[in-house]
Amino acid sequence: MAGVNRTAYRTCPLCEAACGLELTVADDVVTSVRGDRDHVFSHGFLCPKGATFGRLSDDPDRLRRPMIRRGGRHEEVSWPEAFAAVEAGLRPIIAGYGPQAVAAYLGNPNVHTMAGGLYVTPLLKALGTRNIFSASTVDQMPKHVSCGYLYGNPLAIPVPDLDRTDYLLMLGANPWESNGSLATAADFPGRLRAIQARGGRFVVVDPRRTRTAEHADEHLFIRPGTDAYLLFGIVHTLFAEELIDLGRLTPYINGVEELRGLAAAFGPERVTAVCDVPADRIRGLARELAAAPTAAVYGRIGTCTVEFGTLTSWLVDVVNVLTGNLDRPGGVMFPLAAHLRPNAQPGGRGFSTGRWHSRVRGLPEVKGELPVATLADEIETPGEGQVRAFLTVAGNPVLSTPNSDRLARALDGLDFMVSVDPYLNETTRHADVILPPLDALRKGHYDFSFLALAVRNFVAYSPPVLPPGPDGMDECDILARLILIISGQGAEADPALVHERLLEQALSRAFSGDAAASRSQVSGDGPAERLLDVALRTGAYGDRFGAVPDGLSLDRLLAAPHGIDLGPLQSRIPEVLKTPSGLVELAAPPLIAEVTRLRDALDRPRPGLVLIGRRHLRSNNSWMHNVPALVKGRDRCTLQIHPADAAGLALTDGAPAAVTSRAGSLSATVEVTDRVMPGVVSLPHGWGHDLPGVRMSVAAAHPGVNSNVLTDELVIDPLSGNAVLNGIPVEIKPA
Ligand SMILES: Nc1nc2c(c(=O)[nH]1)N[C@H]1C(S)=C(S)[C@@H](COP(=O)(O)OP(=O)(O)OC[C@H]3O[C@@H](n4cnc5c(=O)[nH]c(N)nc54)[C@H](O)[C@@H]3O)O[C@H]1N2
Ligand SMILES: Nc1nc2c(c(=O)[nH]1)N[C@H]1C(S)=C(S)[C@@H](COP(=O)(O)OP(=O)(O)OC[C@H]3O[C@@H](n4cnc5c(=O)[nH]c(N)nc54)[C@H](O)[C@@H]3O)O[C@H]1N2
Ligand code: SF4
Ligand SMILES: [Mo]
Repeated sequence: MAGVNRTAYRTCPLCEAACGLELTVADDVVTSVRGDRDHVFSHGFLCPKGATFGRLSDDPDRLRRPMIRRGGRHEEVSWPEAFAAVEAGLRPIIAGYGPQAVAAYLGNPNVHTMAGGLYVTPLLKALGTRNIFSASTVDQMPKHVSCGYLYGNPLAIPVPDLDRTDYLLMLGANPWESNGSLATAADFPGRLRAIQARGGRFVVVDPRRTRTAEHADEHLFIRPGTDAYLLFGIVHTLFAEELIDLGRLTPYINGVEELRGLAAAFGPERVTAVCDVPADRIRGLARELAAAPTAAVYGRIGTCTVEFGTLTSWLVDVVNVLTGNLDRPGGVMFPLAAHLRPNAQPGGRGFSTGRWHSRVRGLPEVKGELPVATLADEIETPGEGQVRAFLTVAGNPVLSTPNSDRLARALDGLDFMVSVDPYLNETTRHADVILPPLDALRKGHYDFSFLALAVRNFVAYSPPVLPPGPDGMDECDILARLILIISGQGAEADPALVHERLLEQALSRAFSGDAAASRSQVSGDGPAERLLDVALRTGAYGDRFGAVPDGLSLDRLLAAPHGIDLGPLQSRIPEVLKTPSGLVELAAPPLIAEVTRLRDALDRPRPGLVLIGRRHLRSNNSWMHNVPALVKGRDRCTLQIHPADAAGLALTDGAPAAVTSRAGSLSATVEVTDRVMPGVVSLPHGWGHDLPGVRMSVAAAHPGVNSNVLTDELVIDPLSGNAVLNGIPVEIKPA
């Protein structure tokens, strides 16, 4: 193929928007990236990150062979050597101290790879440890927990029906930069503009005047961490002004009267003193939401990574329920992804947490994991069950989790660490062995996570664009080999053993004993593809291995490189509900108990200055600062502060400031701007690339500072264990 340009279509795996890309490839190099105009969902949309897609593959710093740390330095080794080292490092710890001595951390890109979607759960099962941590507890865990209580299923997350709504209230989300989260919507900005174009409105609540806020019909500043008060003020008003209308859902909702009682304490005049949103606007929002033909409330990071994250996430949905907007077109709805099936009938076992507790702080398990905010405790604290070995897959917790300096020190005390990661970065520099997976161009792609969060049902699969190359190893093979090592089958065992076992399990699960399909009917070139084929064919729109002639299969997706549209979201209540009652439970006991704590906090003294984060269009958490096109231009890792605060503290634009919190301190460059409200400062996360031993040369030239040095591992949202990353009390002075 040398010298010949060819075109390939590929879903972008870099954020939740799941855009279709059109790649021009010459000699195994991507020479241009465009938005795929024929893509059924993204219709040609592309952001600056997607435009650099090929550069991640040809980044000279990207690891292409495994590394082993010897004498404090990382050296390239062969794959057999690397897996032998993993076996020699892990097996004695498991044999000597038991499975709890191994902890695992799963990072964000696991939800953007097929290996993450299909092989991580079996890997964790093989490990058998309760010390499982992930980026979910620095992100969306409060939403899982609130949906768990409301709908009985923590994965049943309703998304705003952006394309049909008349009114959108957005809290703590900045999709103009992030392109959206827990709501997969390629060209989110375009969809927001379309609301306005059809005569609707969108309102943004945020302590910063973000780009999203600039485009909104209204922007309201709010004190960080206080959205639960604003939302309760809205709920109070809905009751007080008799604006409750459950609509079609009336027979499916439990707990409205309890809620009326709970809301009594949160009148607009009372909560305005805490959240700073004027009482008349709180009432106004309630009236507007109730009056709009359809409306949706949508909350994201700013409503999750706060002390009352679960309550806030719950209240978002409570308002949607009370205004009759849950599960109706134009409100918030439950997507139905092609690899999943609707439930046979409503009702189930419901949701609970605390099946086990963390050893040191006694924090409850949530969705099978523990809060990453307590990872360092588990490594540092001696005693039975102490974590001695650590596995990371696609994570950079040294930059992305609270009190990261403490975590970095703790990692130095481990007996053994292994990372599945393509970079030698702030976290993996602590690893004894680094196992780099193939880059995205060399693997197939299917969005197991985001197709279940899309604002319109659609499906797409992308095959690998380039061959693997001589040294490359697919991430499914890496994870399968780890499973074999952990389960005692040895570093040299054939990963096909794992692939075939998983496929057999998938087939027997799908047909529960019915011998309708056999291994020979399954298509797919790779192990992940074969599992996907089974999931698609037995999924909501599947061909049931021939029983449904027009149904979906991997082969049908391969023939549709621009994806297949499955239509607008459909109402799914009651089928989607897995609560024991088969109803939406508005007033689950753990939430009611937490409301007492929220009420008590009404009288807390206000902190002085508080820190919040921010995202920039050309960033992706911590790991894309090695792409030159994404870091060029002025320094973006600045400490934004309001002019009045800057004046009071004698801080000047462009000068360094010393920022101190309970957890740590750092020096950051001041940016004086009235984009942040008085009393609030903002620093982006994912920076701080100047640590020794890191091999990311472009990032090192644009290091920035790590905001998670300041965030406090001791403060969490108690119901979900989620870290509090917004609203951190800080002191600032000129450096
Ligand atoms: N203060 C503050 N902190 C935050 C946030 C915030 O808003 N404020 N946001 C939080 C959020 S929402 C998140 S999701 C977390 C993210 O936290 P993490 O997931 O811990 O961090 P990332 O920066 O996403 O790092 C991803 C890692 O995966 C590697 N990687 C990339 N592609 C692949 C692949 O295909 N396979 C494998 N195996 N590895 C790959 C990268 O090299 C990198 O090491 O950060 C959180 N931290
Ligand atoms: N360009 C880019 N895109 C990304 C990422 C990235 O790093 N860069 N990361 C991806 C990931 S992993 C995620 S989870 C998503 C996150 O997607 P979003 O949630 O849209 O992310 P942010 O841009 O951080 O927006 C959060 C907003 O909450 C505001 N905020 C902070 N505290 C509060 C508060 O207490 N109340 C309210 N109402 N607002 C508050 C912040 O000022 C900020 O504007 O983005 C994804 N997309
Ligand atoms: S918005 Fe997200 S999915 Fe779309 S091109 Fe940009 S990074 Fe990729
Ligand atoms: Mo995230």
